Amino acid sequence: MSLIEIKVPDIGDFKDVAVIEIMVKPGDTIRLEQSLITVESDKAAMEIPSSSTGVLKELKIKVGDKVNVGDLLALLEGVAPVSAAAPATAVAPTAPTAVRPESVEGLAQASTGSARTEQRAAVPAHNPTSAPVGLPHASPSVRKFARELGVPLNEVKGSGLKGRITDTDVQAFSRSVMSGAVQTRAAEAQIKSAGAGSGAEGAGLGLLPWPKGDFSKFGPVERRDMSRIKKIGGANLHRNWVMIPHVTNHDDCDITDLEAFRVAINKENEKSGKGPNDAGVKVTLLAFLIKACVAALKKFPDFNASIDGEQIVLKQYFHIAFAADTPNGLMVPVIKDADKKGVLQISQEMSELAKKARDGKLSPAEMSGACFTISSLGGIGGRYFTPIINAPEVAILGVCKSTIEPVWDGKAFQPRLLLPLSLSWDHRVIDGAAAARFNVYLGQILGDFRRVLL
Ligand code: CAO
Repeated sequence: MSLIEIKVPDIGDFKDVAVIEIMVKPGDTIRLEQSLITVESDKAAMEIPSSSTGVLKELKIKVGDKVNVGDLLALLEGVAPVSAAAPATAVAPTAPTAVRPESVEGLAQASTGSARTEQRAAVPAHNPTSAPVGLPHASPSVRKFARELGVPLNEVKGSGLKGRITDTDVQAFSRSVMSGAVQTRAAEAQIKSAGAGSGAEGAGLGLLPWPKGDFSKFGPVERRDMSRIKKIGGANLHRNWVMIPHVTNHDDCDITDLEAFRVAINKENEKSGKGPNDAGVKVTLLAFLIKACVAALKKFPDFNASIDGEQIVLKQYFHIAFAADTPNGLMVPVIKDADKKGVLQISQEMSELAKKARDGKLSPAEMSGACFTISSLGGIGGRYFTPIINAPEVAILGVCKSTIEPVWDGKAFQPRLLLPLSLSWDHRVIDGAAAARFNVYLGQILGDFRRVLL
């Protein structure tokens, strides 16, 4: 008996739509126009019907595949066609594709053939008498709604005809989870596994899946792929944010004299054409901050540490990373052995590393081995922020723009240049008192840099 190929019919301008649901399985007798699969683009969910009758021999796609017009979906073993339908192998230009009502607008926007769109939209939605294979009894629109809310449909009790799950059931389930009256099975499992062995109760994140939505329903949007740096950096930041118990101490320190010294050094540079070093390097505040942090790390070794299992590794070297803003995202080059280098050498290395970062030419070695990171937004602005620790480090210093502020000297207010500091630290290793002392000490050094010599 000949096999009939069932292909993706004309679905307008949609390309690479994802298969999100398969409603049939090999051995099933398929009726003409019976829905076989649901596909979803960023604008609409559509059911793809069969263009022939027969017994399903083989599915050629699986959930997660991306399909386009004309792609082979399934092979049917022929039963005499019920109607004079177009040959199944041909792409049926007007094949009825059930589009859930709220998607019609999106489909119309995306399709150039509005007549075809209207025709499709006018076709009543697929209304199966039994639930699709392995899926709860619910229409595609309800399933999509549940996905958007992160509701596991197989845990929802349907109140509709023959136990069909409705929008209202999904909403009610979501509300009961939010109020704590119900816990999803996934959350229960996480709680159990997190509590296993520790006797802890109430642990586990129990997070709902990320909400998915059709933003274009609310206004025009543009989609961009994330850069590789953002993808990798984002995953690291997420892990660090979730796994490290962060606390951030904010403080101000007086850099009036330091800034005057820095400006004077740079003026000397300009006048001589070379400055105090042969390279004629511009001295930056960040270079002084790196030196000051080395001194503070020496005084408070817990900040120059990493957690390794049940041990704390205290480092006896001083490699300081700094965050560099680049067109492709955040890069974090490292000044190695900052304790053995002067401010001029650090300034020069920083400017070279920052340029390499912007040009995308940093080597992995130039970004590894850091003990502590400084993130400076001083050249841009702002007062304070909460920097995320760069694991496996245990602390990070954020710096914002210095401003002249009135400071009381016991007799009068004096205009002083204050630098806002934000120190984030890992509470598993560091305590609040130590963090406050670290900031105070850092402020003392930046207030009078001669202290570095002590
Ligand atoms: N307060 C006031 N002014 C400051 C300052 C501060 N804290 N820090 C720097 N400035 C000034 C500098 O004096 C300089 O002014 P002039 O041009 O008049 O001399 C100007 O801001 C620019 O500084 P810079 O860029 O030359 O040097 P930098 O050391 O501040 O910064 C670098 C170098 C690589 C850190 C920076 O280019 C950068 O990428 N910063 C962003 C870091 C970032 O994105 N952090 C966030 C991470 S979390 O997402």
